[in-house]
Amino acid sequence: MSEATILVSGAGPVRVLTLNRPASLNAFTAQMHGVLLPALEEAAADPGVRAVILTGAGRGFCAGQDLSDPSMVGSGGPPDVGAVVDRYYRPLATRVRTMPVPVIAAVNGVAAGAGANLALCCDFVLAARGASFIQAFSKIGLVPDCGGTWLLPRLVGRARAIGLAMSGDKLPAEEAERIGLIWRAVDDASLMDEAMKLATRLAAMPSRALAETRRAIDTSMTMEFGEALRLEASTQGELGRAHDFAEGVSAFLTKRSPTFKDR
Ligand code: T3D
Repeated sequence: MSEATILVSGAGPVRVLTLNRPASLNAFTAQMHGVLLPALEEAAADPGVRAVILTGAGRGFCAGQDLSDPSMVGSGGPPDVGAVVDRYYRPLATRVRTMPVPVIAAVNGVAAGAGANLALCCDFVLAARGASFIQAFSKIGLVPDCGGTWLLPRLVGRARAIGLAMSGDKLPAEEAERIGLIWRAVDDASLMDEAMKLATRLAAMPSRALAETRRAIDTSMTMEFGEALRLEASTQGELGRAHDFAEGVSAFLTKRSPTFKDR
């Protein structure tokens, strides 16, 4: 039997999903998509899961689309790349971006093409200092996908978004941190410890409020200030009636640690 393309492991409330095609730098095949999305759905539906880590096996994080996967390339005539993006990358990016719990990319090595943008879809990107990010699309005549055109300018501004996307140059992890593309670059050897530490901390926080924070910040990008203020008020209205707010306030006032449970 062939080895699993996605490894699922967990430590308490933290679910770890490892892309596992190391010989191809964990490039995406249709088969791997067919396992990753359900694994994310499963984590989203499991009330015991309160943080997710995405990482890669071997020396790479993910080299994007597997350019040799026959099920993607098709047979005869030009491939329908749009259909591949629609079928696989759009649902994947949407799922990551709407998870009910925080998602951390632990980028262990090169992240190229859709692999880079899958990482950037996550709430936190921790990268090993030896890792790098490549918007490889321009080199094969495509535009950034898996959310890249939306994410890049919002993370690093238009000039750098255009520079990274058009040049397809390799951006080392420390430079990615310096320009605000990612959260932190860490020593290679401590990547998973740091990711687990962060995930454990986030798992103890009010998940629903964290997911609403992501939604409010993402949707605010296309809103007028007044509209964002109204969204803040309505979101606070809902969160204020939920368990976690009462628990957070009670814990503060009675000087104890809170136990959050909303998702
Ligand atoms: O249908 C669609 O295409 C739509 C979807 C598009 C989304 C996309 O992601 S498009 C972008 C696709 N990705 C790329 O173009 C990246 C291609 N890879 C590279 O440029 C380089 O491999 C890296 C810069 C990422 C790493 O370079 P390096 O020198 O560290 O490693 P390498 O020797 O190039 O790769 C190691 C092995 O992985 C090698 O196999 P081999 O020769 O040892 O048998 C290489 O062929 C394989 N590999 C790397 N990337 C891919 C790949 N095999 C298939 N597809 C890949 N994307």
